[in-house]
Amino acid sequence: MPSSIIPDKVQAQVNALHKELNYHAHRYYVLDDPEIPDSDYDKLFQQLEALEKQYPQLQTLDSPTQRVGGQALESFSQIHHQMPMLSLSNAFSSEEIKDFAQRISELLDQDNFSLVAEPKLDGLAISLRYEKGLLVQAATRGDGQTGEDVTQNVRTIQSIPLHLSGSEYPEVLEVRGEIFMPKAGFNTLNEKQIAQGEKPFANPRNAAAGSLRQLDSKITAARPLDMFCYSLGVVEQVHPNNPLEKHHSRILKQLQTWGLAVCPEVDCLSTWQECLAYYDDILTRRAQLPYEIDGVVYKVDSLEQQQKAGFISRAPRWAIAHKFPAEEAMTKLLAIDIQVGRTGALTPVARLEPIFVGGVTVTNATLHNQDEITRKDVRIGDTVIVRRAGDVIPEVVKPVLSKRPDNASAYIMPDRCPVCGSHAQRINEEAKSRCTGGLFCPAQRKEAIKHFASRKAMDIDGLGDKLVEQLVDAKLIHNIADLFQLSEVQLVSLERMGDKSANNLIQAIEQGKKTTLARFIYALGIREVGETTARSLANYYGTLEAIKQTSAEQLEEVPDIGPIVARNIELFFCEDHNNEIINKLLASGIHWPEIIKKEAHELPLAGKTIVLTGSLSQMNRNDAKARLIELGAKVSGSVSKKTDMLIAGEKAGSKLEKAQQLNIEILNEADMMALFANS
Ligand code: D41
Repeated sequence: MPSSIIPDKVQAQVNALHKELNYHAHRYYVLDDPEIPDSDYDKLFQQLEALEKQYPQLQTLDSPTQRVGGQALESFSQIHHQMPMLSLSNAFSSEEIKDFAQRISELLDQDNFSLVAEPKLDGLAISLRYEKGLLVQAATRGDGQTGEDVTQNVRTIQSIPLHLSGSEYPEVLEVRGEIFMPKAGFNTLNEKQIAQGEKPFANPRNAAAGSLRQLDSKITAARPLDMFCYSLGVVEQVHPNNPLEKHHSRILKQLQTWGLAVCPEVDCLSTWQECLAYYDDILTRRAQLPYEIDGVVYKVDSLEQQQKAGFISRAPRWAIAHKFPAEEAMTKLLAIDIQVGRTGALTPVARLEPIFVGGVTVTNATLHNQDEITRKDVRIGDTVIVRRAGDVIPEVVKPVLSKRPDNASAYIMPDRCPVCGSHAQRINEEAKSRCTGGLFCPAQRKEAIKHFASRKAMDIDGLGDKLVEQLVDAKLIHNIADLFQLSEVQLVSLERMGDKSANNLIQAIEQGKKTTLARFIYALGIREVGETTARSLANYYGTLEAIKQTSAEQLEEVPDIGPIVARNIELFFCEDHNNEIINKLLASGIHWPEIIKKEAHELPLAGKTIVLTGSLSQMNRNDAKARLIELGAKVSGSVSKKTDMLIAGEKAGSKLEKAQQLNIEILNEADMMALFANS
């Protein structure tokens, strides 16, 4: 039964619940550091809901229960920005950044100025208005002068406080920032969209924009949106004990004390060279960041200096966006070829009119499988959008339907392997169809041999993809064991193969015989046994014989080995043909040093927490990480007091600084390589 008079005790209880729920929501959504389990949070939330049901007057606008969305709107109303939301000038080259810094020093009449660098989040700019600490309005940027009122929707975003923390904030505070959708949430959302037969969003930016512009805020509430703040709008009547800071970097810290979220990658720099290093560093880490960014923004730190630098039209002279190379471009789909993988997987590959995208020229892009082609409805002859993000394989995003030629017909994958003519099959609802030819299929054989010879496997120098194809085509080899029977005389019979190269190759093959057990296992190309699994197997069992004799069930005891991989390993060693080849390989003299097994606590890096930062040149980051784990270390992403060691590659940035401040042991890449060599 709802009642109208609220007992003091209830009011006090509700106030306490607000405080507690806000505290834990801030730890969870803003600081990414929850203190209590989700279930405990839910219990508190339910207590508050129950009280609000009993006393509806308690349902205030800033109650944590108000984030679920409300009545749908007919349309958004317009909001005039009292202080316009400026735009940013763009730069695409290092030269332009140098010019920017040069311009600033001329405008300020001095070389001495600090800069703040922050990632340029790929979302939507927004302005929040707090009055007496209460969130009263949220408006999109619009054209910078007038935006749309999205207050109801913004209230559903968990990391945006409905009420500022503490008490020493200005009477009126407008905060500007970017609303975005984290990559993980975007992927989950798209999976849901597809499962429900809805169209997936093209990218997190579109998903964020689409989610924020819902007239029904209940839909927005179900979308994983987030926000980082990066500037102020109107500010009135600051608190006498807490005047506004006079530097951008410190204002960001001040905003954090009021419960607002700021991007953790923000850094203070002093020269344009440091800006470029920051840019390079964040570009190498771009794929690992939990949100999409499309560049870096540099800003003059001092507000006094900002004012002195002034504006041109709608953009400040004291800030610039240093954009990453475009990741999407338009080109023509000339043909679709089918590639046959090592395990027979048939992958459709788009042959494209060459196009410069994401910093490189792209001529091929994966189309994954038939379902993807059907879903995207990509046809030969289409003009398509191609995407290349970081070091990710280029991908066809979608066709541009308005440019489709009249005669373009839907694409259907062939039902036979284009190389050996065997039937193609889709097994167990796998997305890919596979050639059923096995080692009868020359394409599969070639891929198996290429893999065997590759750098991370047997590392046979000079035996590249082209040469493997030549050797198989000339029927000089049929399988990996045949490599070790090759003679110089046979090799020189190949096109473009001189005496010297033939001799070098024979020597490289000879040298390849000296390997490690882990490399050998990896080289065999057992399905889903990658480098790390191969290393775990080698370390766990110590000998090839032991691995061969282990059942799938027992194999699952090895760390990181699940039932599917275990079964693949068992099946591989049950196959007579495979054992024959292994015996031939061993008979031709392949050997490795004996493995002396160590207990976990005896490992050289046992119990150490290590952070990797900056770019490495001799080894990629994943390999370095895998090796550190193998040596017993725990590899973490951020530097804290618990970090024992930081490995800093080239252009290490804020993590290196933090490690120095905390007096943490720092190794460079050469130290790391020496450590690996000696362990
Ligand atoms: O992360 C961003 N997208 C970002 C956008 C950022 N980190 N800082 C920004 N700073 C500004 C100024 C300097 C004008 C306050 C911005 C934007 N503006 C901006 N976003 C959209 C238009 C302008």
